[in-house]
Formats: sequence, C-alpha cells, structure tokens
Amino acid sequence: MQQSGAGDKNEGSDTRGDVAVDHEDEDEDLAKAFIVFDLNGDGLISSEKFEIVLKRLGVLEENSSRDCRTMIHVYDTYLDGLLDILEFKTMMF
Ligand SMILES: [Ca+2]
Repeated sequence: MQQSGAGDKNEGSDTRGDVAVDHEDEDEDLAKAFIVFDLNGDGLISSEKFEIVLKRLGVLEENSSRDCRTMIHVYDTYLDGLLDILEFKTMMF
C-alpha cells in the first residue's frame, strides 16, 4: 500500500541554467514538503506529526487548541486519519 515511486529521481538529466521549472519540480517540492512533515519517514502524516511541524514552523501557536485531526480529516480521502503523499498533494495544490 506504500508504493510512492518517489524514490526514482532522474538526477542524470541536465540542470544547466536555472530555468528548469516544469511540473517535475512540483512533484519534487511536494516530496520535500512531505518529508518535512513525515518526521519518522513512514510515508504517512499523522495529526500528531502535522501538529508538531506546524508548531515548529510557527504556523500554529504553541498553545493553540486547533485540532489538527480536523484539518487532516478534510483531506483524508481514505479516512484512515493519516495523510499519505497523494492526500497531502491535494492539500498543497
Ligand atoms: Ca489517509
């Protein structure tokens, strides 16, 4: 159930110049953002991890009572209480 396929970066392709903005960057950015939230690298973002990172980023106040579960629930297509990278993508875009 955890086939992300995100591990296959084609580093061999050229990066001459710095105008390589196509939508592969979008996926890369997504993967990078996902890693930030996926603290233990299990490929899923729990509300606990989400909350820790948002607080770390200063998005959420330390003593905020906002329920991250509710926020995750909005994007949790498969209703398992966790965000995988595809669900995370819908949150980001
Ligand atoms: Ca889910």
